[in-house]
Amino acid sequence: MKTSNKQQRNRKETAPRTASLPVPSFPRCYKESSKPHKFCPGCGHPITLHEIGMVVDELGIQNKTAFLIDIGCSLLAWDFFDIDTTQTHHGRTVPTAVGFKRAMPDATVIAYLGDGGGYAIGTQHLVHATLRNDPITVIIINNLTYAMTGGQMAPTTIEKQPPTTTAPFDRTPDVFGTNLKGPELVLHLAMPGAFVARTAVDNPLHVRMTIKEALLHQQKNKAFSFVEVLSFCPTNWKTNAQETFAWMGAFKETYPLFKTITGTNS
Ligand SMILES: Cc1ncc(C[n+]2csc(CCOP(=O)(O)OP(=O)(O)O)c2C)c(N)n1
Ligand code: SF4
Ligand SMILES: [Mg+2]
Repeated sequence: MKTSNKQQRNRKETAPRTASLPVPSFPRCYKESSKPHKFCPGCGHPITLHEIGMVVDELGIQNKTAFLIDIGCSLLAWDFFDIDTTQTHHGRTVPTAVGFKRAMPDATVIAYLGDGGGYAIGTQHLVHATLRNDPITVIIINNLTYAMTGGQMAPTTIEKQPPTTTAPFDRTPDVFGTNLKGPELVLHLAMPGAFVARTAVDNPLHVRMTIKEALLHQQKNKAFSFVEVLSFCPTNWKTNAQETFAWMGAFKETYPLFKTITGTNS
């Protein structure tokens, strides 16, 4: 029997829209009861967390990992994984991670925090963990703003980016000083043998490979590892998907991706 155009249209409209999409693979260490997660649509935090989860699965360390999170949007990950997780005061995630590592030297210890937590209120901890070559992995989500509190200027805010609430007419260096580059600071201070890298959430596989190298470095070389992840915050940047990706491209000119082990030519 021939179907009318109207019948064909109705069939298309009722067909499941996701039928042809691949089923996403979720890490086994996800805590299912906390999904869907609490981050804004388009946020870079859950992209990074997904990649951390994939690495934890791959390395088989779900029960041997301590995951430390900061205040800021990272706190929304307090129940993201079925992994031992502790939430700290703002900026105190790195020293808490150091304490965990000293108590449990065989655990893989991850400090996960924002650019405000890592490069403003917590700068001293980052500096001293770097100088001591503490064998932990610090992952800093650089979204160029204080996201959780409404988009204020952060140490990482650069000129000609979407305006922040505290520098609405641009971050001009003559008024506000210049922006901080975290991995470059760590490189400058680190002892030989630290792993230092910058990656970006517009390439999740790159994020995964970088984090895997950092965790393996902590485990095998008992040395400091540091990963900055350039990340999306469409809510505070006030960008649509296309603009978000375009801004990320521009940010990489100021914050180039790289990885190195200090004291070597790699
Ligand atoms: C001691 C202290 N100072 C200030 C605050 C307010 N505060 C909460 S989150 C935040 C900024 C977080 O920004 P960032 O670390 O970059 O994380 P994001 O939300 O961008 O991921 C601030 C200033 C606080 N909670 N505690
Ligand atoms: S405010 Fe920004 S960083 Fe925070 S959850 Fe929303 S998009 Fe992510
Ligand atoms: Mg931030």
